[in-house]
Amino acid sequence: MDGPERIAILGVPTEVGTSEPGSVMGPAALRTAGLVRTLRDLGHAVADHGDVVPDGPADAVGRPAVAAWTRALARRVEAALYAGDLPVVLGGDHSLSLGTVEGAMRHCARTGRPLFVLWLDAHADFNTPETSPSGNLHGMPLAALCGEPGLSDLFADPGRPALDPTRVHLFGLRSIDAGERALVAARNVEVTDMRHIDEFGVVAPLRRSLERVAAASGHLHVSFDIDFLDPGLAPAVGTTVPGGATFREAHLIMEMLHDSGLVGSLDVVELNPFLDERGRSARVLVELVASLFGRRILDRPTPPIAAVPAP
Ligand code: 4U7
Ligand code: MN
Ligand code: MN
Ligand code: MN
Repeated sequence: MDGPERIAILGVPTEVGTSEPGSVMGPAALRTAGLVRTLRDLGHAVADHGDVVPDGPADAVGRPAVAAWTRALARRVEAALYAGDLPVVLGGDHSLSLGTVEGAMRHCARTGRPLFVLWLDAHADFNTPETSPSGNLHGMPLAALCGEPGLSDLFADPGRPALDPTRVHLFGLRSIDAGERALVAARNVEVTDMRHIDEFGVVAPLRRSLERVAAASGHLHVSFDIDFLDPGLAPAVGTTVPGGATFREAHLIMEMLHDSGLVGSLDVVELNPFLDERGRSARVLVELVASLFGRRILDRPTPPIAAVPAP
């Protein structure tokens, strides 16, 4: 990502993965908050492809409904990447990342680049039907993508290769269920939890991760769950967990992601406009996405070492 980008916006108005209604309005709220215009003003060529239509009956519920969205979205993401676009997927609940990541994986299989996933989230989203306390599928996408049993029916291709869990980085974690905690440890998922961020800041762990992606010439998929942010900053979430990222932490992450030039696809998920306060959360997200796509204060990337740069 250096210079103008071709961006393909894909709305995914789904809430079939959660029990809290409202995230179906997420894509509309992000558009209302000016996402498309903001990206264009930064000089990018932005095509809004409208909302994805699920590949299945409109009245489907539960797992077949999630699978219908995954099938449709995986195809659209793969096509966008094939066309040389950078897909920006607007959610919708986090089960939609099944589709984005399946599409990105197909693309990576063709290009030979390894796929890395940065999961900005209060939660691990690594539950299986056995470990989940809620049964909600938006808490399971990573377990499904990494090939945990009992979830293959959610994909377009049930025989698809699994995502390598050691190339997944959970960032901002502060709520994890007992069963998924054991699974995350057993699969060697990389984790930067909130305590780590409090002690060391966001720069060191993110930089390490970005260096690894760069060294492997990888495709980085960023999955941005709005509950990564502190609920005081972005209240429009069904699953609020106190103690989230500040605007300044999130903003710095976005600037570092931009400077890395490694981001190949992005999800912005779990915005529930029904729970928002006068559009505040949607606007914060637009600001942060703008930083990821190159808005900056001065024309100066973050310095190469976490130290005060020479004047
Ligand atoms: B989100 C939860 F139990 N872990 O599985 C679950 F705490 O996409 C929450 O990150 C999942 O917002 C949250 O239901 C899913 C719960
Ligand atoms: Mn979450
Ligand atoms: Mn999530
Ligand atoms: Mn949520």
